[in-house]
Amino acid sequence: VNIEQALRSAIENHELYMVYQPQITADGTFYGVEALIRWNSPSLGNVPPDAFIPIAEASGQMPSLGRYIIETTFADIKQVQHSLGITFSTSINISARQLLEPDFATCFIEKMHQKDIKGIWLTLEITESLLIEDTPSILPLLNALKNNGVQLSMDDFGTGYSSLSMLRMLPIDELKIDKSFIDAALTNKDAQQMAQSIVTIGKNLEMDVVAEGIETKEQLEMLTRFGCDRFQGYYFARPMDKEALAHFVKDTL
Ligand code: G
Ligand code: G
Ligand code: MN
Ligand code: NA
Repeated sequence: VNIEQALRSAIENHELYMVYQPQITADGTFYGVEALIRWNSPSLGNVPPDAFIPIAEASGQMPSLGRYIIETTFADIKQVQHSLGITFSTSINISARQLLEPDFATCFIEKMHQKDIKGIWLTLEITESLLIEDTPSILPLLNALKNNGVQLSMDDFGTGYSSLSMLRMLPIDELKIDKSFIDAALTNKDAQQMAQSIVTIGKNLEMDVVAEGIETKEQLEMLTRFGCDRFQGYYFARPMDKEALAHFVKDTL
């Protein structure tokens, strides 16, 4: 069995699910979650999204997989929020190819309305160089989402897939410092200064800056000192299913 074939039946066979990783604010309180997809295939085992999202895109399966991700995330999050009686922010990863689907923004906004979720509680995390090449066609889509209150985040910032010119051209609200800088920041002076510079760029452009991949107290202290607004990483919590999320959030209230 290959990934492309197995993926074709994964949704209907209930092999896919979403997990949620908490984001914590600089004052230590729960802010919201990033939604991450997981695939437990009977024939292939656990396949990481790094491996199957590119294949979904290349084999024309991303529109249906993307719908699954958005609908499942909206349903899960609504359920958790309703059970706790609170509202919190949710970030969803969107590949550039997804964004370029002709009806992506319209469908996303429609689903928001159907589920009665306000745009201010949603962030789309985007990466990829495609955005640079296709800025003219993507800009109206991003503006349509922004006009509905949806926040935009540049994921993996500082890697080859993002650039300063994109920051200038696109209506970005948030930068996520790539984990590689966080990993190296304690031991490598250059990585440390890059991380600090990324925070400065984000703050100067009036964006929120999020540090992801925080695994230690020392990393948290350093990135707090640099002025990051929010943190995400194993130090706080691993990505977890919706039941575990409800418990996690309840314990922080
Ligand atoms: O959580 P994890 O290590 O498995 O994520 C690996 C990569 O897969 C990350 O780059 C992440 O952005 C991407 N990814 C995880 N979930 C999704 C998703 O729902 N949609 C998209 N487009 N990418 C995802
Ligand atoms: O590319 P993106 O930022 O969307 O993906 C985030 C990835 O980082 C996910 O695969 C998630 O599981 C992973 N992740 C989140 N926190 C940590 C962490 O503290 N350490 C490590 N090694 N991975 C993390
Ligand atoms: Mn992300
Ligand atoms: Na990232």
